[in-house]
Amino acid sequence: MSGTTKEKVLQALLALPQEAYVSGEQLATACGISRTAIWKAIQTLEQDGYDIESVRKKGYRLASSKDFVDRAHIAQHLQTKHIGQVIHYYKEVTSTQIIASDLVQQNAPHGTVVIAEAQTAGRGRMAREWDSAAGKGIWMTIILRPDLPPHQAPQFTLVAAVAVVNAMKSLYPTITPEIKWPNDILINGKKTTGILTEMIAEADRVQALLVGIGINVNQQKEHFPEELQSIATSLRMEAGEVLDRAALVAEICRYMENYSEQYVTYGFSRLKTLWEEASGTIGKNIRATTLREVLEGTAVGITEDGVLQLRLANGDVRGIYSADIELT
Ligand code: BT5
Repeated sequence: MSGTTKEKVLQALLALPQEAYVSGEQLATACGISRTAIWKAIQTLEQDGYDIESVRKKGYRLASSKDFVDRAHIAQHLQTKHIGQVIHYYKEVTSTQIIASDLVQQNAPHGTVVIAEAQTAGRGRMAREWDSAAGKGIWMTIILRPDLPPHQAPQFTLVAAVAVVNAMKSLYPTITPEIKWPNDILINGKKTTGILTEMIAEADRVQALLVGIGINVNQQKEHFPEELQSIATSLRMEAGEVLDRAALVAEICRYMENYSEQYVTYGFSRLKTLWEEASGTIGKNIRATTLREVLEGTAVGITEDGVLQLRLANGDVRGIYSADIELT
């Protein structure tokens, strides 16, 4: 069964007004394929978990439109030119970063999105584990191909963080997500999102960036492993309702397209104010653990290059390029 036939049928079913049916013949004409091919597509969709009702003389309809983050669901909300125009969707992967890295070798275009319902080996920075409960979150990697030198790659973590916070605020005005420098998004002090930017580069040019975004969306407390229950939260736990993951994916793609274009054209200076507005770190007393040392002080700002500025007790200001931070 070709993926496109299945998706065409799914698109047609998703586009139906509530309670309406579409006949096999109408589907066949709309998709330009035989009725047998339609019947096969319906069967494959059912195997994929879609609940399709078939009524004699009326036709087909989706009995319940399952909350999937596949191409058809995301496309309903997508308003971009590049990001999300190509989507590779999987029920389960090891890590979307691994799949994305393979796709880069196969010349996947700028803006390709790799997304999965579940990850068995989702990862954070420094090979830490990322818990990726099936069907509950957004586990995706965006492949970007900006024409930039490699040292600018880490700033895409900051760009993605602003994009995710503003996408969340635009869809769910009641929640208050804040960036914890450099790669976390917290709500009420608990982690809802982690970002991991990896790079494939030649000596002086970025070949591709793999911007990995993991968002806890519809988990409840018991869906998290015990060790995360006191430090993690989900949008559902904060907003008090189950949310449409596909709509959020599309909104993130929209913000990400806008901000990454601004970054490539003008550098970080344009986004600095937006970043500071979205940040819960600036003005706070923090402890920064870098690979070499532990520093305590007040986070006073971020430079045009995205480096965190920390004022120490003796008044010196130090630039922090990479660290784990805790609010003290
Ligand atoms: C991160 O690392 O926060 C980056 C996470 C990136 C995940 C995405 S999902 C799509 C793509 N594919 C991947 O394989 N990865 C990316 P770091 O700052 O190192 O934080 C990792 C720490 O966060 C762990 O050691 C746990 O303490 C905590 N953690 C793990 N899973 C979590 C979850 N679901 N929610 C909140 N915290 C979690």
